[in-house]
Amino acid sequence: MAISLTNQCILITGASSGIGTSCARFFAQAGARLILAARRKEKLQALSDELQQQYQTQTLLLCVDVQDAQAVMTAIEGLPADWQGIEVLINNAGLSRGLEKQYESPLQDWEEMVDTNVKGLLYVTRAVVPGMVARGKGHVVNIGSIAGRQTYAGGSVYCATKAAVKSLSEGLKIDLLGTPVRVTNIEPGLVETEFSNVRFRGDNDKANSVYTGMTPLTPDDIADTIFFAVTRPAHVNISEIFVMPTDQSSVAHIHRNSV
Ligand code: NDP
Ligand code: 8X3
Repeated sequence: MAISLTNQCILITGASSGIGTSCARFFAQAGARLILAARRKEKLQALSDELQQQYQTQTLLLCVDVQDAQAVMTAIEGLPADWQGIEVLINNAGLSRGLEKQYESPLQDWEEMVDTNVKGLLYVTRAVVPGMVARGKGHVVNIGSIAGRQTYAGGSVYCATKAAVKSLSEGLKIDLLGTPVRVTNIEPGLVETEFSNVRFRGDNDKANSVYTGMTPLTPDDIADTIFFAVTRPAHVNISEIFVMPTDQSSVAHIHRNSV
């Protein structure tokens, strides 16, 4: 039987944009209580207001940078008692920076990608999963990527972070064996969000060109996929979902209509 999410406590990192925001809307509609985490407080507040108005969703906002281990631990430890029982963790916060060659890339870009996509994901996992094990209930959904399976020009460090997410997801599932806590790695191809605007530091023309002439996935497509994984019966662990736009076959094969 599909799991009901009514009143379940769900923590979504990177809730201020893209896939995270869509997840918030999907899970709010299903009656969950949401901990919305990101750095941009005003975006979280606007989302919270929207969800409150539309679905009467209870939300708690965590304005936290996942790169900061201490801030993550303090934020999770400081949750009010009725928000401590996190049932689903969606480790979605992440980013890419630039497309420079590995031997020419600014070091700062590597630091930011590794610190967010790998270490940030680990910090949140470390803070939340012990409680899931103790309570005998939980599900961790990591947002990996096609980039964790295939490497593309200029993307090697971002791809390496997503390959790490694949290994961390597999490793966490092994470490949790014998507990009821589930682990899922979602690996999308191209999804149109702020992702490319962030990669190209606000160069919107460059960002838009990533999706020119093709139909990318939407953040709702990924939220729907995550929702499916999370609502499977308790004995079913969807370990991995690799989801692509119909117009994409690999990181190097994208069908574009000529204009
Ligand atoms: P967006 O840029 O739209 O959203 C990224 C989210 O991550 C934002 O909410 C941002 O919030 C948050 N975030 C980034 N850095 C930090 C940080 N240090 N601390 C806390 N939150 C942070 O991109 P997407 O929705 O596309 O990305 C979501 C995830 O999906 C990422 O892990 C990405 O790698 C992955 N992904 C994306 C694909 C795509 O094509 N778009 C495909 C495959 C995977 P804020 O800036 O407010 O902190
Ligand atoms: C995001 C998808 O192909 O731009 O992970 O790296 S891709």
